[in-house]
Amino acid sequence: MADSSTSESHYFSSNPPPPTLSQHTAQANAFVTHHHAHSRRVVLLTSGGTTVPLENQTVRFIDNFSAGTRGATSAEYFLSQGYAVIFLHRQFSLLPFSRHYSHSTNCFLDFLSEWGRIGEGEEGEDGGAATPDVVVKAKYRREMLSVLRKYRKAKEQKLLLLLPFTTVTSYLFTLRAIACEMRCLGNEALFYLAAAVSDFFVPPDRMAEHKIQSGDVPESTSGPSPGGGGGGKKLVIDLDPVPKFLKRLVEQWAPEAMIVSFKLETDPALLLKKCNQSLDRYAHHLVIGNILATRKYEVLFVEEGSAQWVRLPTSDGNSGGNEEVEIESLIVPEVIKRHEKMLARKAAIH
Ligand code: PAZ
Repeated sequence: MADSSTSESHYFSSNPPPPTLSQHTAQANAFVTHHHAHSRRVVLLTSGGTTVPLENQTVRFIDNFSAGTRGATSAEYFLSQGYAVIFLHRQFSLLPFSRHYSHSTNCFLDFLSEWGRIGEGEEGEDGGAATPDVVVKAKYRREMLSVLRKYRKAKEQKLLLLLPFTTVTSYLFTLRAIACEMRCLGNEALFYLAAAVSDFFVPPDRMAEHKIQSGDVPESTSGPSPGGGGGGKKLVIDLDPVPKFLKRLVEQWAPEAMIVSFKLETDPALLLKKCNQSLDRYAHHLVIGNILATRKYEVLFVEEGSAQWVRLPTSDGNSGGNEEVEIESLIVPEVIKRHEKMLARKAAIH
């Protein structure tokens, strides 16, 4: 059986790198060099789902639920605490700052209204020639001004680097390249791996070049499924496991950095066990566990020898959801506290 390092090397040599790799690596290099020179801590934050293409000229792909809320929200809290953020995100998932006004629940048009403005050189009220204009509705202005200021500060001070990916393969190539660029930061570097990365993929030698034609799908030897349409035809997709890269990240790509991974489960009975398994296997610093249904209200911090729930308080003092407070406002300071402890420990040794 191939060990993990063989399967990882094979993965990188048999899958094509994304066309954006050299550009993204150069951007990461310039970003890291700049912030290293200013002694600023840098967090690489991964966010959103990954796609698994079924065809080279991709029409169809397998995807997952992640909208990138955790990642985009956490990025804002890291920025507010003085970190520079490399935001490695699934293209078209939520972005820091613009997340407040994007996607269907927060459509930016709902924040605006029309206003009759008197234009220069035009007649006033009596003449009635007001120029229509667009303004932010009064009740949203304060909040929007605050978001706008933070966004502009991040932009002007070059504190946020947005790097998009789409497929699981492009994610892994880019993660490896950026991690290597961040090595010069030593333990000032933090990895916060919130992306929901696919565990399976179609290897290149089994990938269809063109769109899979429904007419070409073979008859199933087991006959039609109960309730299924299409007679006895079945599209069977044969997926390989994606090699586990966390070990490589911890041991080789970023050996001095603090590494925080996330673990998502749907069965609460499995969460602690799976988090501990991940810590044992990869020997990194912290696993943050969450359950799909409650991930916006509570997470489990699992470290060597301890497990601690971080929960949003409700207005009546119990835990279990509070619309106004984002759980990332609790998660990020807890992570930073641990990063600072690690830095202090390392400084005491040297
Ligand atoms: O993107 P989102 O806010 O909807 O979800 C966040 C999350 C559940 C994907 C993240 O908190 C997480 O657990 N990521 C790791 C998933 C995993 O690989 O187990």
